[in-house]
Amino acid sequence: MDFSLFYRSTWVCKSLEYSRIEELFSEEKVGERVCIRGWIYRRSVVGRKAFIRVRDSSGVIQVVVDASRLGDPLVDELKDIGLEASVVVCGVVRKSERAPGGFEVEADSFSIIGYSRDFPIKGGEGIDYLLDNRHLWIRSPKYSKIFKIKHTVLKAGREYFINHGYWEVTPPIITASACEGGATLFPIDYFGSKAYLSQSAQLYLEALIYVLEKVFSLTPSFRAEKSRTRRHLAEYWHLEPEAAWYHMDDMMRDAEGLVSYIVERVLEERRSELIDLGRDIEKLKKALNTPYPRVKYDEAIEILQKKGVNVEWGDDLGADEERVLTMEFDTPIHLTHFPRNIKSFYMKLDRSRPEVVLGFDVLAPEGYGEIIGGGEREDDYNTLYQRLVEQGLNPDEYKWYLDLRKYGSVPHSGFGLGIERVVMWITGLDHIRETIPFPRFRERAYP
Ligand code: NSS
Repeated sequence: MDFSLFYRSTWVCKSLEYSRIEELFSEEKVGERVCIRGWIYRRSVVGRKAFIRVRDSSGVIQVVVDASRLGDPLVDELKDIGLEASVVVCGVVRKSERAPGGFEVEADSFSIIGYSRDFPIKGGEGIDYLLDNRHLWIRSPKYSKIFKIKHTVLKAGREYFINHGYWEVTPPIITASACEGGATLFPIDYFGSKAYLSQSAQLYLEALIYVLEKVFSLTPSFRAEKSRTRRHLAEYWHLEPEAAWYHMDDMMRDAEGLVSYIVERVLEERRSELIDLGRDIEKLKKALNTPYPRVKYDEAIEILQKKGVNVEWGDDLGADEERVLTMEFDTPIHLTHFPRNIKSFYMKLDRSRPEVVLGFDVLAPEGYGEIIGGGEREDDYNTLYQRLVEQGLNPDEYKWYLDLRKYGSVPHSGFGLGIERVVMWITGLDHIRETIPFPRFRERAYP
């Protein structure tokens, strides 16, 4: 195959200033000559005119190519130009009632830069085919909106912690032991011995609070989740704070502060993307109101039992139970004081009621469920040692972590927020794979 057919590398034009497509939807631009560059999103030819919808990262605009101006050969070529061919177009902006968005560009120059023959996504394909072509599927305008919202979520998350006196740190991804239980660990061959991909930065952040007191990190976390669900990824982005001297209540305040700040920034900066995605803004606005309700695990069990859900004290609450519970509230809620047996070894035992731990989850409303898991950490050496044993873990593997309770232990707390879970809820999407460009699940890590 002759690959030179794909690309017109001879095209050079450095002197032009290019407009972003979204800037053209304004009365002030009418009559102005502009140049844009982008990709062909839709095209149709009617008589001697071609209507080409061109997209760039900012939006989509209709370009009209008239054969009486630019010649019949170009319009003929555009008849079967492939979707996603890249183009550079110059012309005058004008109002048009029939153009999507009310404005269009009447081209006086139209150059095809990169051909696109037989773009594999034409519409109507099944999910597995689309995931095989994820590198191309992400060009769909829906994804530019989702990824822009994710950008704002990430930015707001960082901002919140920086504005509240936290230092950003860089914990390792290759780790020696489990933070969240052996069942979801990804083992790797580490120069002939066994290591794991990180499930959480928490244990390392706990070491770093003795240096910087309040720290946070934003890293990938890995979970070898056995089942494929709507809210589990094998690789996700994890935003985790940890603070010395914080009790659980202090950390719950930062958790709700963070969530409401993220929602506020997205409502402010990404409103049009939310509307384009069909999100109910009024429902989302409710998350601005803090404090969020505090619901003890005991109460949650009662609520669920009253709703006819078959659960007992001591059961772990999964997606189904969380859905029922969060339908009872219109803001996120804190769920607290879980039975010790369903939570990790590091959670501090409630000294007045040692069958429960000082842990909290934040559950997003509208059925979305858990977006944050955290709590106060066990800071007593002997209790922590016992908890490791109780959970069938080998204290030798946690020697360094136990050391933190030997040399100047302090009360401290932290949490982890799943970025994709938050984006899923904020955008109102029904599957977590929509929130990450290249999702990783069991049996699928391509492309
Ligand atoms: O397992 S967590 O509930 N808690 C931890 O990992 C703590 N060590 C965090 C900490 O205290 N520093 O996970 C935290 C959050 C959880 O609430 C979800 O929002 C998200 O991480 N999470 C996930 N997102 C996507 N996919 C998967 N598989 C996943 N697992 C957890």
